[in-house]
Amino acid sequence: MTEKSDRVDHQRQVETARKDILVILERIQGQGLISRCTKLWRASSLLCAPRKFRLAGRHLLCLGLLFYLSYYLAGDYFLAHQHQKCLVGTPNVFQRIFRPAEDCSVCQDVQQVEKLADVELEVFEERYAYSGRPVVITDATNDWSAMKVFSFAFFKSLYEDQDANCQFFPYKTGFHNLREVFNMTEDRATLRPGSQPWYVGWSNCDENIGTVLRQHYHRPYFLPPLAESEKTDWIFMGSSGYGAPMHVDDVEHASWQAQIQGSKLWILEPPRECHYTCTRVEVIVNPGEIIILDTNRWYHQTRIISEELSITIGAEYD
Ligand SMILES: O=C(O)CCC(=O)C(=O)O
Repeated sequence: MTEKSDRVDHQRQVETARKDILVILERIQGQGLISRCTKLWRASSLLCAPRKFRLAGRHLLCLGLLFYLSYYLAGDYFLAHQHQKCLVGTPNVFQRIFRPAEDCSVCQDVQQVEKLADVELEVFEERYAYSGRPVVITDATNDWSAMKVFSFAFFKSLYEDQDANCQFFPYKTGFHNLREVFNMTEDRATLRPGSQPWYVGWSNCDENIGTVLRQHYHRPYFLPPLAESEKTDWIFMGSSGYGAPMHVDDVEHASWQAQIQGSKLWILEPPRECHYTCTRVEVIVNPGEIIILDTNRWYHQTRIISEELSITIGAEYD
């Protein structure tokens, strides 16, 4: 009997602590890292303050939670620092745990990713631009000189003398920054048989380079007239068999991404809460095609399937 009431009591304490932590997390959302840590520490001492000092289950639970939170805050800090992202943001683990549930209408009618050409602005805006329905547009890069100009050597010449401190995703390569990427051996860069495969992505952070890039591509014609295509270009480049692992983003808007060279397989999975309503879809994006995807809603993974180097450029739009 006592054991049972102890257990009920303990469960109640766990539930109360959980609610307290949630309230605290909600209040400190958006504040600086130091401020969040200080507040978490102060809150934990209030939550855990023992009336009579006894190392009770609740204190251990609080300490455990505090340790867990600190571990992830610190982890996130170092990850952000390593990838040159903003230093303060919602830790990834909280983004994943507290991500608001998606409305499954974003994916419930999607059985495949349609490919369209000559798409009317109204149709694109109404059906694809903001609905979360992925689509590939096949005729939007016809007059882009990027299709001929962009290459490993072109990007190398742009970034060669730059201290390019851009947001950088090394994936499985072991590169730490763009300087290292553009210093790789020619054999590796040109994908000579026997050389080590590689795949990287980065956001351009240099205004002058951005201006040069935009001389070779322009805003995709199908974007709604009032939509702004973000100034930050994202470039992904690499060799066959490599790509980005399955993940979901936490960015502001949906994105377009143009396949300049090579072919890339996109594997899209619906949000976890729509697992029983929606299905996973795959699409291959070929040179000249543009995929439009809300990477905040769809889990996505990519794999280069062409023998030649894959190069893409893209941006978010609002
Ligand atoms: O293009 C890729 O390979 C990955 C793109 C991606 O993961 C993203 O835009 O979030």
